Amino acid sequence: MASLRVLSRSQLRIARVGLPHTAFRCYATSKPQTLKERLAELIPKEIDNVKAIRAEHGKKAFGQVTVDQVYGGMRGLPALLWDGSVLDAEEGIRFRGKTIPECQAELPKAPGGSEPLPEGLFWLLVTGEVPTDAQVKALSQEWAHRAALPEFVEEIIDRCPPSLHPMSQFSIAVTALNHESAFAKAYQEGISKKDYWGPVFEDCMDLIAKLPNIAGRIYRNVFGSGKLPAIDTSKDYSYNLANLLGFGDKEAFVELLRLYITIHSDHEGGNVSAHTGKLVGSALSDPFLAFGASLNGLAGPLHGLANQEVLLWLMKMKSKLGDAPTDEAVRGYIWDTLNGGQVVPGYGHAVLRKTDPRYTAQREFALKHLPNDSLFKLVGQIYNIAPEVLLEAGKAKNPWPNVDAHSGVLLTYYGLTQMQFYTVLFGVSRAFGVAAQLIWDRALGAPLERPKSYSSEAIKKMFANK
Ligand code: CMX
Repeated sequence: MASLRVLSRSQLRIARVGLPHTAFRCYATSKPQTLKERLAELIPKEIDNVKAIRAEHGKKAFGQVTVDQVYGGMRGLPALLWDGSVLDAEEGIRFRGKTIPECQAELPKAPGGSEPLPEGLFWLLVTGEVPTDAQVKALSQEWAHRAALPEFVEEIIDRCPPSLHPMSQFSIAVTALNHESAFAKAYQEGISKKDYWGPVFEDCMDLIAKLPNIAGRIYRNVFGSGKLPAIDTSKDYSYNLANLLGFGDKEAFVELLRLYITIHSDHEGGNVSAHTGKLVGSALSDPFLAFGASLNGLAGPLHGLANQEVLLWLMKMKSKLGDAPTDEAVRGYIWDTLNGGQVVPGYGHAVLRKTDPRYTAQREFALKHLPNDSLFKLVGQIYNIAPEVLLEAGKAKNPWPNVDAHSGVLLTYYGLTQMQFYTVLFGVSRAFGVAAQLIWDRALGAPLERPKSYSSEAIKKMFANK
């Protein structure tokens, strides 16, 4: 017990959450255990765990699959495995069992900061454990050292016309990183299946590390805001991303990015971007190819592009109704949207049936940092009106706001007004969840995904006399 006296506060926190003795022992040395070292300890245990679950429950059924589910976008179909996060329809997301407020309280923060560092969230997603401050700092440094882009990727981005949507540029650049893939190379050299996770881990670390430089370069090329600064290896990921975008001197914006990346990272396995990454990865496409595909899904207006659509919709509302519209005018504008056959962006969800806690976390950030902002007030006013209208219209199963209803307003407040860029930031964050899944899928030997499809004719015949 004598060694306990020299533990820092964060080390004591880890001691409380009960890491195995091996993890605890590393505090005696000056170098913290790395994420890869910890994973190497966890993987064999999880392989045994999965084997035991399958041996005991493998032939049991979840329940029925209805014809409506086949026609209806597979809502609620139990078909995927992912331990990183679980979405409850009423409560919202939990990352490895922790709610957003719990992550905000427990994950390490930057000195003087109050939002969680996304580095810690990644560690949590991958291991299920809260890292120490030292482990998070080491991850910041490792990503900073891996951040440089190959010259040809810089050239590809520079050759994109500024009129090409930033998400398309993002996807092209990420896909091109496959040129450097450690996994693709190892596969060509005949790596054994049981070792796949090692080079996939390396690719995932490179992928996450390089995203700030990709995003920063696209932002500056498209919106013409000058030369990119160098990555600062002494700073955290979110600072570097903010700095590359030209906002490094705004501490509150850096804090916003820390929160933003944390809450957008993962939303269980079935959403379009997460599932696409998993699906493409199951073909043993490397993490750059898999995440490039995720980005193409995230770029759809019913998914990640909704944050751009919300801002466009708000701006149109403001230009039509003025800065401080009456509730009646806002209600009329929402009805016009619905009557025009369009969706109310930022509202509704395929799984959630209550206000998204990611919306709430951003609202709390706004209450703290920009309580009097007129756009924030408009978002709050819409929150009081849109659910009622959506309920009255009677179609949407969930009339409450999702994550995208709020994010653009915060970014706009700090001067990041170019809404076509918003989904790129969502994409930077979503890489954390997709990467964590890809690592575990390869570690657990997840097979090629191949569900069965049916023709309408076959369905008619199948149930003709039933
Ligand atoms: N405005 C208008 N109509 C809506 C609606 C909304 N916000 N949300 C759902 N509906 C409609 C659907 O379009 C559907 O209409 P049809 O029967 O004519 O096809 C009906 O209500 C039933 O849909 P649902 O079961 O409630 O919702 P889905 O699971 O099919 O779709 C979602 C979920 C998110 C695509 C939908 O709510 C929507 O389009 N929202 C607006 C776009 C948005 O904010 N997307 C971001 C989601 C979060 C993210 O992934 O980033």
